[in-house]
Amino acid sequence: MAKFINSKYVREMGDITKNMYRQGWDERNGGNISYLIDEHLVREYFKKDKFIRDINLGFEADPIVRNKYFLITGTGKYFKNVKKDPETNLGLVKISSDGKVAHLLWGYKDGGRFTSEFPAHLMSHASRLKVDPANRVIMHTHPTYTICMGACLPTDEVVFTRKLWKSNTEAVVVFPEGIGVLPCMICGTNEIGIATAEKMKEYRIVSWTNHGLYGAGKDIDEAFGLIETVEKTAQIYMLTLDHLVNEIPDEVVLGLAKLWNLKMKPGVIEE
Ligand code: 2HA
Ligand code: ZN
Repeated sequence: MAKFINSKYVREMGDITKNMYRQGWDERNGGNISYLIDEHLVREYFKKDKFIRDINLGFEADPIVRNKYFLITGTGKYFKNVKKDPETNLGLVKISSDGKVAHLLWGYKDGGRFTSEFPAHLMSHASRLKVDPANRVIMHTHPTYTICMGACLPTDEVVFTRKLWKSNTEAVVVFPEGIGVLPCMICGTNEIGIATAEKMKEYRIVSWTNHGLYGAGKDIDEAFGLIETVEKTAQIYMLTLDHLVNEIPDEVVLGLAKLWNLKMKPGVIEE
């Protein structure tokens, strides 16, 4: 039977964490990723469930994510190290049928556990799966310019979305639903998890003011592509702040939405 350590899921996690680290977004143990892997795909590596140990979740997971398998970065672990030692820095868990425990199938070799942000991840997976059954990835990172931009704006989704859409013509095309915004909160708690998941009902991308971004997608590429588009746009915004002459006109944003037949967040650009 093929070894899970050689699977495309472990390889993808190693490649993307390395890439994100090199962007300068994931200093020290910053950032975390969770990847839902369908049971029939898990079965290519594990004929049946054989658990190493149980890890308490500290909250009751939504029924939609119970009995599901997640590959998740470990708490206190560094993105830059995932590729060279995936079995220590990642873990594959199955959420118990009562939603209270994660059964460890593989990884966290040094006795570790999943990221402290797992409540926010699991709750966000639940929100996204209810609106998009194809969603598989939740990705959290600390992109520099997005954090700067959030610090310079009111915590207002219409304002943040408008500034992004009017800084880069790709922005409205990639996230026509806009960006969700949370104020500065204490991270690693169930409270920020609940607040993030509430935003994830409407948005695939959520900004944690003074902290970073949460992105969702059907695969690693999609979640990353969303985050890198927001970050690139925030970079443009920050570098042009106070120098701006040619802001994208409202008609161009509306024209792009029409061209691509997009369902835009209402109330951001007047029609
Ligand atoms: O895992 O990014 O939000 C470290 C963090 C906490
Ligand atoms: Zn963080």
